Amino acid sequence: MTILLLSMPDAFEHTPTIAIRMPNGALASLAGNLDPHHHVAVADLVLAQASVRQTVKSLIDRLKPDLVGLSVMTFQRVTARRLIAFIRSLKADVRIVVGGYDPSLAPEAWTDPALGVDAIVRGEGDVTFRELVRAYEQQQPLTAIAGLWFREGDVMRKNPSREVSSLERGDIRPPRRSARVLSGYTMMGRQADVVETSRGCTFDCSFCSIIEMRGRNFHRFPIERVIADIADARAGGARSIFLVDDNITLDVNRFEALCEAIIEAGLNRIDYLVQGMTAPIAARGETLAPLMRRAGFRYVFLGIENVLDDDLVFLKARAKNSRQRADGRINTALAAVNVLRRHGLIVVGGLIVGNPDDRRESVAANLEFAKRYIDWPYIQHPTPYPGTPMTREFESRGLVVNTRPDEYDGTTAVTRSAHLDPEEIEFMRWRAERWMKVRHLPAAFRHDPIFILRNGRRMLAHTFRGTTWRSVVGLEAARDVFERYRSIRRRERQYVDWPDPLERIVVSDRAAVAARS
Ligand code: B12
Ligand code: SF4
Repeated sequence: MTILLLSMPDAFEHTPTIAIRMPNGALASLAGNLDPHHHVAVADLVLAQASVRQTVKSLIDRLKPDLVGLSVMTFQRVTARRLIAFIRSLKADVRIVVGGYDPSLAPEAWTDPALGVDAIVRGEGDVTFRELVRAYEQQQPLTAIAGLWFREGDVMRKNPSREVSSLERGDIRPPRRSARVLSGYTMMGRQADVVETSRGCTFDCSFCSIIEMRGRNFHRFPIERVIADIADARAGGARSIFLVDDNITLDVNRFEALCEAIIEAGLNRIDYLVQGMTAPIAARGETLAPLMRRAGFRYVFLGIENVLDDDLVFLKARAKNSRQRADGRINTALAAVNVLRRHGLIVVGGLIVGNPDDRRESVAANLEFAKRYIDWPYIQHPTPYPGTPMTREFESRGLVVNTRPDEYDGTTAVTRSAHLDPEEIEFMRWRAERWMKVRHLPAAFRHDPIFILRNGRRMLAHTFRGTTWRSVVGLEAARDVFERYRSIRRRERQYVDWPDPLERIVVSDRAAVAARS
């Protein structure tokens, strides 16, 4: 069969595509786990943001796929719906399969027959998708495939869930990067790739989708397999690699062994990015951080979440962000930041502001912390992603004010606190954060001078979009700039100029109601 796998073009405010365009790790993994005789093409549409429709059309015309698979996060739902409708208009008989976080955790959003989805792969997809493609090819029934919902006429059949795979046993084959058909992956001018070393997490932070997605468990790929995977990415040209594990710092001994193995294999001239928890980094940083540096690690995304204790309790992120001392529990954010920075690592600080009981002072305290200690801010608002405990709490307290999934991009405040409107929360973050980003430019310049010389101006223009000369000289209020920025952002979300089939239904329903009354 010919299979086209797509990831969505929608990008995140803190990873602007001028500087950061990463491959979606899921798609290469799915490609690698299909039977080898299939012709598979992977297209990350973040590489074609300005020409999504043309790119998809030319891929469909050229490949004539039997099946198109889409990987979708919640804020990409509307883009995916439009794309499916567009693809069907080009090739009516194509099979459409959706997977990833949104179809897994909000499958009901994908069952309306008007959407044209044939199958929903829920949870880990590598084995489920292989079995689905086999069954389609051999015209076998789909009823025995765990982890699958599939269409039968107007009804979506729901098979039981699938157990997570054992990575230690070799259930998951290596990714197939050669299936990628678009180019331009970058991390500030260095070709970028993603590698997994483990899957899962045993914590249960209330805002995170991972537990609902796969339960509380942690599986590790053997270190030799990880090294071979990094070498494969390197051979394909990667000079910057993001380790996309859910939580690599759950097993620090193994993480240290991985750093040693990277050094031993001579793969330490690559720039690595990784995400981790503050508590183990604070506790083991004196040995871990210099080792990471020698292995080539450059950016560490720290899940700080919040510097205030009450907020950490709400986020259920206290255990991973504090440690017990004789005089009580202390927040480990600062210790982790300090030890990483002392050893030359750059801290990307993940914080969440706008929690249910946040007042102006709580938001300001977190922004102040970021301003003082963080190299690149990755500050978000609590976003009610499907199936998370946090979503249930926000809903039960009536604090969700925006139910448009396309605005669930993490930097649009879609919930209010008991004391603050969402616009106020978002405005405070937006105003503080832009200047924090400017501070990172000198460090970026020292590492990648040519890229910054060529693109620095565009990066600044992106960070400060909405700003005009009038606002620079003080003739316009910051609020006006903020409103302009928000409308630019709204326009940017229109990645595919094709009607959303569900919106059309709403419109025609309204028309029908109007005609009847
Ligand atoms: C790495 C990562 C990123 C990287 C992305 C790099 C890249 N291009 O892939 C960066 C840092 C850029 C990023 C950014 C964001 N991310 Co992110 N990210 C992750 C993370 C840590 C791992 C994802 C991953 O690669 N896993 C490895 C692959 C192999 O697994 P997988 O993606 O789950 O794919 C499997 C299945 O889902 C399924 N599958 C997936 N797609 C498809 C498609 C088909 C057709 C099929 C059949 C199956 C299938 O099969 C795959 C193989 O088993 C997760 C989870 C976590 N613990 O936080 C969050 C996560 C996916 N991110 C999330 C979000 C919200 C975002 C942001 C909006 C904001 C943010 N919180 O940072 C931005 C937006 C991204 C963008 N497009 O611009 C949410 C998604 C929630 C949701 N309901 O949509 C997650 C779950 C974190 C959370 N908050 O809970 N992210
Ligand atoms: S530690 Fe990280 S991966 Fe684990 S539940 Fe918390 S946010 Fe999610």
